Amino acid sequence: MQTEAISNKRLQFHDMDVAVHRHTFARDVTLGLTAPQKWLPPKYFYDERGSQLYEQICALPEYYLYRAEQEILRTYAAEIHAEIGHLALVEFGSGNAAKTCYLLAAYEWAGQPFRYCPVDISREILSDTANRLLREYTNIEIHAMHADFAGQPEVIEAFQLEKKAVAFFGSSLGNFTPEESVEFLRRTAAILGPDDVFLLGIDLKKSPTILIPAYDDARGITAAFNLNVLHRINYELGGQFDPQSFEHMAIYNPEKGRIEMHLRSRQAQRVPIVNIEQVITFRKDETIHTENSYKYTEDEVCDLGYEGNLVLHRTWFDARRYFLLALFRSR
Ligand code: AVI
Repeated sequence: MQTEAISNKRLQFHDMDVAVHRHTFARDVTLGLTAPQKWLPPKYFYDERGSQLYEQICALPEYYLYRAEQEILRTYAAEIHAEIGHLALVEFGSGNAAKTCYLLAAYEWAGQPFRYCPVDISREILSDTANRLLREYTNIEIHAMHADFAGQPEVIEAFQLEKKAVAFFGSSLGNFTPEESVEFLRRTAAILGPDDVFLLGIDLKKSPTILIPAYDDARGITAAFNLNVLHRINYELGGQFDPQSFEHMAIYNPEKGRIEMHLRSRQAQRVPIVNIEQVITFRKDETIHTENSYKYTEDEVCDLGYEGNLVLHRTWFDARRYFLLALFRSR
C-alpha cells in the first residue's frame, strides 16, 4: 500500500492508492463470479452508500449486535480505559466510531492528550468521522488510515506507535473464516508489544430465531445493503446487473455456526461486466454467496485467540450475554 500523509496540527491522514484498490476489486469479482459457487468478498459492501446502509442496519430493532456492544462500551468504558491504560488506540474498521466514542470519552476525561488511529476501508466515513471527533474532543490527536487492513494488519505499523491498544469491534472478525481469523490474529499478535492489548468485540452463538431476523430485517435495509454490491459492480466495473432480478437471502448454517448471506437470481440470466471482459451466466435460483457472519461461544473465542497467539485476560458482556468484549495480550 502506498500512503500519503496529509498533516495538520491534530490530524494526519494516510491514504490508500485507489488505483490499486480498483484493480483488486476487478480481480476479486472475476475470481468470485466465475467460481462454481459464485461468491464476493464482503469488504466490497462498504462504498459510501454501503457504509450508510450499514449505519442504518445498526439502528434497526432486529440488529441487536450494535446495541449489545454499545451497552458494554457505555457501561464499562471507564473500567476498560483503566485496564488498558492511556495507550494510543488503534481501531480496525472504525466506521463512524459511534460506539468507540464511549471509550474516547473515558480517554478525554483523563485530561491528558491521547492518540486515536482509526483504520477503515471507506474513505468518506473515515474523513467525516475524524473531522467530527476533532471538534468533539479537545485532547484527541488523530492519525487516520484509509486501508484494506483485512489481509495485512501490519499496515498499522505505519503509525509508528511505541505502545498501543488495538481494537476490532462490531464482530467484524466474524466476517472472516475461522482460518482467516487465526491468521489475522497471529499477524496482529506479532506486532503487539508486551504492554499492548487487543480488544475484540464479537457476537455470541444464540438461537436462529434471534439471529436470522438480525440479517433479514422487516424494512429490507439488509437486503438493500446486500444488493448494493451489484450496484457497485455496475458503476465501478461497467456491470449490467439488474439488482431487482436478485433477491436477498439470510440463512443460519448450524454446522459452521454462521449466518450466510446470498443473492439469489430470480431468473436464468446473462450479465455482461464490461471492464473485466466477462459475461456471467446465472441459472434460476443460483446464488452469489456474499457474506459469512460466524458466531462463537466464549470458550471458542478464548481458543481462537490462543491459536492466534493471544491470551485472554478479561471479558465484558451485555446484560443478555448476547455479545462479548474480550481483552487479549500477546502470548
Ligand atoms: C460488519 N459486520 C460485522 C456485519 C455483520 O453482522 O456481519 C455486517 C452485516 N451484514 C449484514 N448485516 C450486517
